[in-house]
Amino acid sequence: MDARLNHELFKRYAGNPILSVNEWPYGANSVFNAAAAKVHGKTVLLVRVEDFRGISHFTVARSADGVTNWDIDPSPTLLPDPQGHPEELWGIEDPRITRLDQLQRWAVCYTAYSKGGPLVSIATTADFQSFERVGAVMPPEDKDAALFPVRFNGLWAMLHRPVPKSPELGAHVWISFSPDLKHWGSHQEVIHAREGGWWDAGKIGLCAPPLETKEGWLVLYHGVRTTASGSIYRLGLALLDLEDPTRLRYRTDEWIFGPKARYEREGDVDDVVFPCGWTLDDGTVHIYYGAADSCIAYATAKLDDLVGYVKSFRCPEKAST
Ligand code: M1P
Repeated sequence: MDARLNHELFKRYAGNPILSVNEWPYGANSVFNAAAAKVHGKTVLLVRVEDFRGISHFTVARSADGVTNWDIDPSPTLLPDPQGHPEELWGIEDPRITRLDQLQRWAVCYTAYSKGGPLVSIATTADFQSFERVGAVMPPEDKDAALFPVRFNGLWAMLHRPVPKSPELGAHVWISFSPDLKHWGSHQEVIHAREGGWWDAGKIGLCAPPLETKEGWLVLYHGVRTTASGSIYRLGLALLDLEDPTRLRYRTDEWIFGPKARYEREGDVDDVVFPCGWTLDDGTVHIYYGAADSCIAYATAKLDDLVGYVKSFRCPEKAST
């Protein structure tokens, strides 16, 4: 076996990709970067669908086993609303779902593509049929956001990725807090993009929402390596303190998954794996990832392996950048 494949923690499903435009009930350019949730025992994907104008919307796909026999809404489930929400003028992209038990609702953080650039918006739903918009919560440029499922000292917390005006400053993962999901503050950086030759130098971003484990909040993030022939999107892990998620406790030096299969290497954007959702059952983590910005693929790992692996790396405070 290719030693580089052997090194990866997630195992690809042999039947990948699990969803593409070939299965879609209506015409679309691409389906990718789906959020995931377990709802009444079924896996629900909120799929980013890019139409033939280049504008994205979301459509729900449901499956009993989370891999096959997807029941896809026959028409778009959530369309951009540029009249009521001008920030959605050029579409809605890259959703992440978090269950908020305290509100008895699901929260969806997504990228609204405004005239001023991409920004973070939030909507909530009880059934994945109707959605109530909270609206824009972060100014541009900011994306790759997801909520924690619980409050900390009475406040909701969100991971997100603002981009500074000077690209040389890098794009890092930040955490912010809110009393009501609408107004956010106490912003602070929590995971810093490394520098130089690292696989995650210059730009990183949250993938799936933070996952609660006994050892801390498991964070899956992407690192973007810029090369002479374009960018390579790979995945790494971090572990945030369970009580104080502003504290980064562990972070992998190595990437744990990257584009290798043909459907990950070739597409509208080559060399991209981009999971916006994962689910957990019986100790198995299921990731749903956009592959080459063209289709949706699926892979699994044992939660204990992921946590054990990230904990095997030095505390980031001591790691060199
Ligand atoms: O093309 C790869 C990804 O590029 C962007 O991600 P980010 O801003 O985090 O680098 C997004 O457009 C994403 O949708 C896309 O998959």
